[in-house]
Amino acid sequence: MSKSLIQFIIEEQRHVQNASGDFTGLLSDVVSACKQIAHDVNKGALIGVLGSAGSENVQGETQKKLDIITNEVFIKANEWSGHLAAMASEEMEDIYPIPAKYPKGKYLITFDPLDGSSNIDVNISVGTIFSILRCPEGVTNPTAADFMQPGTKQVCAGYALYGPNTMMVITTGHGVNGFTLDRDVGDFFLTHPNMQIPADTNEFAINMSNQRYWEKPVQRYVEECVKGKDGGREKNFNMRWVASMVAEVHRILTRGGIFMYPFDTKDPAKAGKLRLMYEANPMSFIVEQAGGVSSTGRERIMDLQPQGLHQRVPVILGSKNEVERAVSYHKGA
Ligand code: FBP
Repeated sequence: MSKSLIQFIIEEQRHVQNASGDFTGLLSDVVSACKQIAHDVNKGALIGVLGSAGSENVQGETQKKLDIITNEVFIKANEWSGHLAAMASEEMEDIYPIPAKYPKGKYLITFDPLDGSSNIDVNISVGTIFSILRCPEGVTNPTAADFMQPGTKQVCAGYALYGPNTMMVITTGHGVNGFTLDRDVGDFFLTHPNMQIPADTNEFAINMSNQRYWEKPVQRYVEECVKGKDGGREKNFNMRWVASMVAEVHRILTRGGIFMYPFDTKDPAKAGKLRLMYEANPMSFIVEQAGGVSSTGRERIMDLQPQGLHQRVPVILGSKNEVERAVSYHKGA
């Protein structure tokens, strides 16, 4: 039997100076949250959790019942054990300070409890995304301002993918490793060590229905992919769009590809669709650690100075050579 996720992390932490076990404890809580979410997602209609909750989240999106349930599960699994000082979620307007009845810890966590909401009721893969930061030294009652740390400050990032099988993929800055849930044993085991994104690909992913709103560089890049060899590219391309970022990124980690949710003029007030703190930053950390590139088209996402908990950014990530080509078009190449 290969190593369990927690054994893998404990052994990795042995190389970390002054490791206190706090981080391992926190990750263990995150893993148990994802196991519970995997159970609920897997049971679906059997436990009446499909469908809309009839309420809206801070993004103005209609919440699914599972958006609310998974948010609650994640909070309950992580608030009690003394590793966190506060949390921030896609489903909550402001941060969630650890209740006074529980001890506080030295970490902050941001999370998207259920990514790919539009796919929940149609049984297509969805996921949970998380990013762990350090709480600034001496801060015991953190505010949203204490979360405003660039992606380069992340201690750990990961996602759980609830698909044909349930997986967790994690980086702590020492490469990317994937673990599969053995439901009989009830634990995640190392199945995808040292995941690497091929530098080249002929697979692109973008929501084509937004084409008329894209900027020129993206119009040009996608048009060339669609035309392939008939349009001057050295190869033909295939297209994919799952509408679950977790599933797209996992496909890219597994076989390469480029994923784009660029800026578009559909709603110029929004810099993009995806959120920096709990979608773009954690996925960028994972992609870069697997040898890929992640950009807004103009800047490295992980260098961005966050301005708000629910800030949106353009995202172009994946296989190095294709992302760099798309970025070069933004720079006028
Ligand atoms: P949430 O489901 O967490 O709101 O995430 C946004 C998301 O569903 C991404 O997972 C996905 O890549 C994108 O939106 C799909 O957007 P669209 O519906 O425009 O294709």
